[in-house]
Amino acid sequence: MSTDAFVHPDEIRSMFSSAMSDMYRSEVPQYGTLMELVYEINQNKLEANPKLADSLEYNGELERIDLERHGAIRLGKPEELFNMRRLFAVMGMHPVGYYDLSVAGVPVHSTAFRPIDEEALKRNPFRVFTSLLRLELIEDEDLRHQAESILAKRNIFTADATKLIYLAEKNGGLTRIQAEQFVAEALETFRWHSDATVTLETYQKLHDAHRLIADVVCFKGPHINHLTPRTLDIDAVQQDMPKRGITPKAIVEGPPARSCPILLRQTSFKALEERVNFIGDRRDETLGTHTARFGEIEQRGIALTAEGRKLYDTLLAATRHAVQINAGGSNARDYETELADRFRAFPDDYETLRVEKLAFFRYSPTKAGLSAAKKGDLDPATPVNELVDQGYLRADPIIYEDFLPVSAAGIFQSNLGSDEQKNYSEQSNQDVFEQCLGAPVSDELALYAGLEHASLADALKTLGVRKN
Ligand code: OOG
Ligand code: NI
Repeated sequence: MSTDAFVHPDEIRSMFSSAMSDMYRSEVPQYGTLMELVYEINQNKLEANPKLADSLEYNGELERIDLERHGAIRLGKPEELFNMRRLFAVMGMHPVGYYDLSVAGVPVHSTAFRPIDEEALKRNPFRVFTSLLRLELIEDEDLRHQAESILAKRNIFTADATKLIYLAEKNGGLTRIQAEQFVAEALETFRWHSDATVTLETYQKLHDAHRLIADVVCFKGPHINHLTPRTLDIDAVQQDMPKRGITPKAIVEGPPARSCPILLRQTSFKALEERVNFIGDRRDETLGTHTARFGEIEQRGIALTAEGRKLYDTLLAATRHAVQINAGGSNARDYETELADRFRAFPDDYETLRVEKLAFFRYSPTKAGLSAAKKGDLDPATPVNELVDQGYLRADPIIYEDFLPVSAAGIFQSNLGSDEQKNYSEQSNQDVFEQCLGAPVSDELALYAGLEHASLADALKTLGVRKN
């Protein structure tokens, strides 16, 4: 079969992400409200800030803003993670990064499945934060065995999804009809099921060990637990959420508001309480409830180098050491003030971030640069910083496409019922995670560095300047 007959993985990802958004909108109505709010605020922001609109357009990001979202799932056993990698690969999504959330008291470790190359990211940056439960962190041995045996019985993929993954691997792609069927079948894995696979008593025992364990173990599959649109002004959305009947968590996770946004800022609203039928229940008798699903928004900024990330981690750790948010979140303002104060040590203009090599940039020749090169006015030995100063080379921020472990833990905690921050530490276990996954995860810093280098090499070549 010729490869022309195959649907491009980027297109399958777009089909899937839009089907997922429709499904979530019908399952969680507040998600629809949030989408509207984010859309309005993005429009206002773009109108009020033409420079931002230009820069997004120049970097091919303007079109993707409204498509943009991430989701999250939690898996129970290694084989699920292994097959989830295969399923996402059909849509051009690959594991990037390793996140150890046990450092913040959440018994999972995670990766993000996402498109990797620039073109694919521009077409549709949909990503899924995927966690694997660490059953070894359940202390009670009987309960651990019980959880294992419940999970051993389930298969989270439909027979047709499994068959289509196999066909995509074997043939190198899916035809239009197969791709449509694949999207419909894959969606089944992420759907919410109100029928639990256990009795209320078992649910409660697992819930007492950790709410997250009950969420993963007691259901047929890894229901998508949130879908997150990208906003251009997270503080405005956070502030307007209550006006639309949505109560956000106490603080925005990540760095403070800045003129040059870095990394990722996120906030979420509480999980819905859902009715669940437990095994052994008569339909009209005692039904239980479970809180699993929530809403979240994110604002993305520039990706940081290892150096920049070190500074970010240090300033964040110092803030969290100085002010720990309590369970009710009543000292949230103290935390925000502390965060803003500490982050004054982080330069807040792009030129300093670039010259001090704290963040990653995409280089391209300007019109003036191109015409100088054409006239032969450019010394092939001109240093990069001089080319930028002369206006011959431009540097645009490379957007951070990944997640932050401390923020992710905060989102988990908040939706497990508390805003309390915990800072205890456990052993991270990337090797075990990669064994379960059946592949190594990509190193996100190497990906950003690769993009920066490639753009610079191209730009210098076009300008006829030697690499320096
Ligand atoms: C995932 C929480 C992490 C994020 O955006 O950092 C996350 C979960 O609750 O399963 O989605
Ligand atoms: Ni999220």
